[in-house]
Amino acid sequence: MQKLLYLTDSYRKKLETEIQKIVRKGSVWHIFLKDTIIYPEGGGQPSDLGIINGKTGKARVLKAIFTSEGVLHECQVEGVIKAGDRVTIYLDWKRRYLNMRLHSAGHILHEAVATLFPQLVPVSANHSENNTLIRYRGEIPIGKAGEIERIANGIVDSNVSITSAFVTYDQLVQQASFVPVHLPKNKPLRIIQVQGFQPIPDGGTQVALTGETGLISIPKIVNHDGLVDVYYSIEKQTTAVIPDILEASPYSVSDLTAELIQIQTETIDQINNIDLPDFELRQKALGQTSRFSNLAKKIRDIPQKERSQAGIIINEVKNAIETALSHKFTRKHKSQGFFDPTLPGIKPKLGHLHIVSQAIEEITRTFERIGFTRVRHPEADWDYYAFEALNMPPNHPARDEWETFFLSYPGENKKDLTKKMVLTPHTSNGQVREMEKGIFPIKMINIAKCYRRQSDVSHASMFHQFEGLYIDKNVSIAHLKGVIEYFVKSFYGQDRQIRLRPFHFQFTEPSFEIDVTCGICHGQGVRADNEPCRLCKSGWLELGGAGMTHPNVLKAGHVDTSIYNGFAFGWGVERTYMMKSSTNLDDVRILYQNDIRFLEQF
Ligand code: FA5
Repeated sequence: MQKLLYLTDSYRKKLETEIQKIVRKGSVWHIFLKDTIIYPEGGGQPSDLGIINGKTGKARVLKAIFTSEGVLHECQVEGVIKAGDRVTIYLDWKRRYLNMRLHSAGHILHEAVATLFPQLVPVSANHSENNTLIRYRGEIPIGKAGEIERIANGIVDSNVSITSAFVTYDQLVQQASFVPVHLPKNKPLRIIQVQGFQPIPDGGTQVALTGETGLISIPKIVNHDGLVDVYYSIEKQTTAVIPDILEASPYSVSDLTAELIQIQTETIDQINNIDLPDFELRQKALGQTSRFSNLAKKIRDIPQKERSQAGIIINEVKNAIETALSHKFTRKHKSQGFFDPTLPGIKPKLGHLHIVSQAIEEITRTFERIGFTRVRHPEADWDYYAFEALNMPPNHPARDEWETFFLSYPGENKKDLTKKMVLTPHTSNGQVREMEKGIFPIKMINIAKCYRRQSDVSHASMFHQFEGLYIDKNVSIAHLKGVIEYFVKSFYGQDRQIRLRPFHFQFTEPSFEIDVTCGICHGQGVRADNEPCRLCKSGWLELGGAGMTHPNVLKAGHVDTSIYNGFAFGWGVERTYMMKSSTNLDDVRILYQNDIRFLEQF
């Protein structure tokens, strides 16, 4: 479909396009171009002239006329020009601009005449430089020329805009001051509007501001045969400045609008007349390769400042097509009780790892970088590994702190305390199990679920711990501090502080608790609203315990304590993750409520 770009941008002086067809007719050639900026004579405006430049030849446009195949450029050709050639059209701008000014002056004059003599009916017009006139059916009394001139030049002086738009036939009938009889009813139609007056159907080229026409004079008004000819001329030069915005832009919002309206009409026609399964019809109308979608992509070519307007128009056209589709489907399904199995299903949402799993991944990677290996040990384990081997015999008071879930199992002898089974309350059960493998040095990171009879903002009954164990020759507290420092700085960032607080665990000696400055209140203990921080209350959060492995534990793991020693640490995964300042979480239990609105955010 040939684009008539003079309709949407009358200031465009140059265009790159392609020869579609070229035919010799005696001494001249008839050229059809993919798109054109050359105005073909019509509507009282003479044809544009110009040059069509190809790589191997050049055509001088002598005249352009409108045909059923589009604009025919009648040309004299030098060299060789053939179909398929890429060419550049250069418009004879001086001539075009004069024609635009004369044409717009005609419209301004008409508004002046219609103001004084609303009963006159326009019949025809000639906007060429010689013999410029508008013809009306009716009569204008003698001596009225001066009055018409004054009103017309008032409009020129006010320098108001002349705009154009594409509308449907029905819209045109509603808006325009008159409707010529020959207008087609099934195509987009162009109207122009002198600001402050009613729109008029028009296919010519117009200036953007009334001031550009220059002053209008009426040399004579001739009444004859029930008609009246109002002759007019304009000043040779105009002093008006053409606004920059109107200088030729490669592709403007009005180009897009014209094309969209065309596609809307044709697509809705197709929807109503083609019989296809619903899915295919929708694809054809709005699918990724549809004409609509391809055209909508051209929004990229539109100057930035016009893009939001273009977006609105694209949406309007899409909605119109959607509405036509849904009307068609409703009609069809009502009449057929129809089920279309080709309709696409509902696309399932893609999920992602739970935040705790993400944290476990990150913790694993962090320790792997310094040579620790991720291992797994049972979550339901003998009391022996969870406590006894860790230097906590069955009735040791320290075990109360672990608030453990004990498990019954078939054949259990409840009196034999060594055969009790627990849901592991900490990952330390992996320590002796790892030592029993007898492979040294040990650099393990054991991450697993832990269970305790606890529930508050910082305690869940099921949570995760990660347990580090390093057994080698000559291991010192300095190594322990180094590893902890490395982890905290890697995981939280350089600004987070740590502190080692002396503590007591049965399975380490000396023992510490590791504290990190709180990520919610940034170590202040109070929130921004001066309320105490719900999570830490003091500015410090306890990450977990650590210490040098107790000799009794090494012995339980059959480690030769004359050669090896080591350290261990065990921290909560959830709490470790919540202490990242970006999470802003102040209740550990929310992690396991499975609220998708919460989980989606991470
Ligand atoms: C222990 O569990 C020791 N096994 C840690 C250890 C390992 C010390 C190796 C020395 C050597 P504790 O009970 O303090 O320690 O728990 C360690 C961390 O697990 C706590 O600081 C906390 O971060 C986390 N934690 C404990 N209970 C819960 C719970 N109910 N909910 C969420 N996190 C918890």
